[in-house]
Amino acid sequence: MAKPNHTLFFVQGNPKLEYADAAVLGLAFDENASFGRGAAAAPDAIMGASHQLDIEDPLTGKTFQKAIHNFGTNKPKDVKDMIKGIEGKAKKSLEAKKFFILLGGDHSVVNGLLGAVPKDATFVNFDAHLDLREEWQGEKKNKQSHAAVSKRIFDRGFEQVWIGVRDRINEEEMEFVAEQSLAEKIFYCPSMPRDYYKGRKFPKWMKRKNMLFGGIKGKEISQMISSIETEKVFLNIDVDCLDMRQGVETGVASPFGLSLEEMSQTIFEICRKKKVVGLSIAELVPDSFNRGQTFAAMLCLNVLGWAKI
Ligand SMILES: [Mn+2]
Repeated sequence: MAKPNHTLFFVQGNPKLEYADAAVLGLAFDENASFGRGAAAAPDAIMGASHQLDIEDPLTGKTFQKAIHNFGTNKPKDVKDMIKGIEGKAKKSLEAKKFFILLGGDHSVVNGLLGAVPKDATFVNFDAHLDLREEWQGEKKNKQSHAAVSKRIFDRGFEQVWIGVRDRINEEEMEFVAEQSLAEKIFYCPSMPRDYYKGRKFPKWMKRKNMLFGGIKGKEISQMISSIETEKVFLNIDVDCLDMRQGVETGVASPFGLSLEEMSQTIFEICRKKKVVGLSIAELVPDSFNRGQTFAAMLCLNVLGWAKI
């Protein structure tokens, strides 16, 4: 694995937050993962892999110029410590209008952002899961579980849109989606062959028009962007939204998901049409070929270039 040295993209050292365009914070935490572990190693792996990227624009040859303040990687001892470690830094950055990047960690790290992200922003969740459970992890009844993140976001009054959902939706979540009329906001990757759905009645928590039967192209992206009602967006990325063939390792791998191209194209359009204020990447388990961490680093680099910063 590439060596971490706590700079992202090796550009301009580590400028003070006040002179930076963006800030990045790593969270080496995977205590709230219910299945595979390993995401705690992701922040340093992503920062390390970022040094291998070409940072020139492919058309102009111009070098990437944004200044990024790096808070380094926190290693919290428990959930309380984890949330405390994120909130202050995220708040300080976002209030100063700095683009904020949070590198998890399991998906529960997003709990640390809820007091910091502007209230008038929509969380656009790229995820194979709805994460709308009240609590998870069996006997532990964990409200901060990675399977309850969207519920906590909802509790704080944020708007949300989901892209790539297809796995382990339980009855509690189905009822919640129907009750709160969230179905319009959820874009599903079908996990069964197209004909399985043919002529069938769809339940209240699922809209046929939101099923991504032919993958994601311009029409689907327009539909997704129309479902985002606010100008401001926070991109909340759980890498299990990606199809397992894409080579990005994660704790809860799931087939029939997005391709790298579909994800990239969708995020590009969101950055063009909306004001993206920040990005979180969670559930990435680094691999020994540097595939996942290189993709994540490239995503950070691209979003920093595409967003209106
Ligand atoms: Mn997930």
